[in-house]
Amino acid sequence: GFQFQINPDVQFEHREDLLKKSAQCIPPLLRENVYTYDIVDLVKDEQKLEGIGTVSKNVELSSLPMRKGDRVILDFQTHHVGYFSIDIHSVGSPMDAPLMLQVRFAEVAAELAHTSEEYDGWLSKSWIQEEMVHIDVLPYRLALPRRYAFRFVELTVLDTSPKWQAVFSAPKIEKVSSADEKNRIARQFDDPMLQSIYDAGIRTLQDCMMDVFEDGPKRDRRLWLGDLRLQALANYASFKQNDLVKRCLYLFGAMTTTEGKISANVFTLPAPIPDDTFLFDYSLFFIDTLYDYLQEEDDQELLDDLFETARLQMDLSLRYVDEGGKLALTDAYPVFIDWSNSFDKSTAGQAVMIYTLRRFIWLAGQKGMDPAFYEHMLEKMEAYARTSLWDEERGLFGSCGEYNIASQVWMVLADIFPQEKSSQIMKRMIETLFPIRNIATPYMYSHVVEALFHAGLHEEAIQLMKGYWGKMIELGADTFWEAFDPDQPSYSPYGSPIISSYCHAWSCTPVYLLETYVLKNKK
Ligand code: RAM
Repeated sequence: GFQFQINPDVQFEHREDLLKKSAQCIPPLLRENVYTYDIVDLVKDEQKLEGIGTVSKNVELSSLPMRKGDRVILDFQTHHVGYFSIDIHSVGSPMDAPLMLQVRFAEVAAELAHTSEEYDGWLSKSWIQEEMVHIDVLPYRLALPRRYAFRFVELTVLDTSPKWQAVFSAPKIEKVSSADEKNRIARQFDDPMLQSIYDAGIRTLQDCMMDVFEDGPKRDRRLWLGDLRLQALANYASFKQNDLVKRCLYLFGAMTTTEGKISANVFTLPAPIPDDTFLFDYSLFFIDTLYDYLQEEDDQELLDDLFETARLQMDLSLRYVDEGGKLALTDAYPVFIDWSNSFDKSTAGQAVMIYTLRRFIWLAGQKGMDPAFYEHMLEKMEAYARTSLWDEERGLFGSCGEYNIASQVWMVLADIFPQEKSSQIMKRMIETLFPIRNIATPYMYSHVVEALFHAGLHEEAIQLMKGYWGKMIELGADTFWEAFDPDQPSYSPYGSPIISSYCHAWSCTPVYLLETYVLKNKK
């Protein structure tokens, strides 16, 4: 699996001029109160994620005096990100002991069937959204200070005293997001499943748009470059709040290592801090994200500010390319591609580099720089792919002796061959490598769908999107999940679904894919 990277010796830049420009683009957080909820019970429902569904209890919250061990689940109807508060008073004899209350927040009902005690995965269990609070004096309005991502709130009275009970009423969510609905043009699809997928994609994007594009409002609550690239694309297709992309680009650009390398993610609190984690493809996606931004905005100042960082990313990456045009990476700077480690990633890595190199050459052109050296490197890397990685007999790209989906997908996205041949590769991939196995992220699925569209396999792309994102909808998704393997729906890269994020940036891509390849194509 994934290894934590701890690189204490790496030194970082802190370019105040760029951080200042980033700060100037901080969007206002929009707030909205949500009062509508239902009281539900968990029930067995084989159609839903992990076989857990809910039923409405048809009771009034304020008519439920709760004693030791009693619990109630509030269902706020859909996914929200924000602050929770609720009124509590006591009934019965005088309150002769404090109220001891457990509050748990869940994005999906299945999370409530797990407990934090059972979690023993490699990510911190501090991400699990639960609190234990003591309240000495009632009545009281409990307003929890943390921001949570949730649809469900479970209140469990751990203790009162035999003499009195706690009664809850008037729960409220103060919902936050920097995405402004007013900026968005509604999109209509004839196909109801595509509509549901699109709508959940919008909700996912919206609930991840805060002071930066967060990867997941439950976890990790920070800006990752691989996620940013996809969020930016979905944003251009919907909210068009391009200043938020600008803010994020400046954040990464301001805090490279002293040699110019870009971190895979950055924190923004208490102050901007780059993480000492590096992923080869994520660093390179700085170039691509910059390229995409400049297709939307004519922003010479930003290009002037960030071009040098983009160039350094390319130059640092080229150090791993040998004389023959082959990319050879090391464990210290791994290529991500997907959470799965059950396939070889070297060919996909080579393709990602070719893909970004093309975009870099465009950027160089915009800067009036002679791109000859980079064009030469591009030719070399493409030649290596066509001669040493391409297997004419099989009609597929190999990767260290195997043939996997990621290699075909990234090579097609990198336009190694003309569209007609790409289309043959995608057909061959479907014949020989489908159904997809052991890919568990919407991140990788998104690239598979895009490669199919890119190669002109429209029907197949839609079918895959429906089979994957549509399956999440059928399992009850309001927003799309960080990880999902249709063959094993409760798979989590972290050892337990309780730690997974069920509203995750990199899965919002149907918003972009449907806009670009379905709606625009129709116009
Ligand atoms: C996880 C998060 C994030 C992703 C990285 C690689 O920590 O899911 O979104 O970009 O992995």
